[in-house]
Amino acid sequence: MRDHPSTPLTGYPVRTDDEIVTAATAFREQMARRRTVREFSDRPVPRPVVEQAILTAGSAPSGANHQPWFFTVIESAEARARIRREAEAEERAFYAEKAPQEWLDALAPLGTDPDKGFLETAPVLIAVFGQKRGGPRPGDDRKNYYVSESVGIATGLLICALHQAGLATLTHTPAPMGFLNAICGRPEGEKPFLLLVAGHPAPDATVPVAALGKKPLSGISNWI
Ligand code: IYR
Repeated sequence: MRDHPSTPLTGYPVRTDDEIVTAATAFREQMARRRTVREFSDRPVPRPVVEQAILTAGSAPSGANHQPWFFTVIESAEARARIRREAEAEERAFYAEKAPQEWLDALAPLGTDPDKGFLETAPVLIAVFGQKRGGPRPGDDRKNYYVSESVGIATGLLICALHQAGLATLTHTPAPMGFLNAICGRPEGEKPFLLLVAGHPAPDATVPVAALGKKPLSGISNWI
């Protein structure tokens, strides 16, 4: 490697093969319990849970370590009502005219519709933005690289962090999402990536059976 400042790696204690197999299996079992939920309780979530989860997301790998993401936590009832109004308007157009039949057919087993009441019920809404420009420190203004890959990875970690804390999540992507910039006060150079809804599931929450089927290892991997 070319000369650059570096420091010894820490945080990887030597573990036996048995230990790492056990750890990998336990994590897989924990993640297998994750469900995308559309019915939330209004039970509040302590702010540190959300802060810790965002810090976890912010630890994701990113292009040139520019960390091209920004998270707006939407608490205000007024902002939530506006987001619901805008999102439902987009969704009504989507379901009624914009979506091709093939897309509607793909969604039918999940039972989704334009009603997004969870945007006002769930205690946590996090708008995730990708930044075209930025840099390793807040306020930097350099070109960012692999923005969607980086933000996607960070969002994955955010979902894992909230799930592992015991919260249910929903990845919501009203299209187009440009209205989020105005509501969240984010500049034009930031592109909304998705809206993550989180909270405790409603006691009577259900999940579509179609969401439970996950592809087997042989269907998602090969070894060469
Ligand atoms: N954004 C719409 C439609 C939708 C699209 C996909 I792909 C999904 O996996 C789920 C829903 C909605 O939120 O209803």
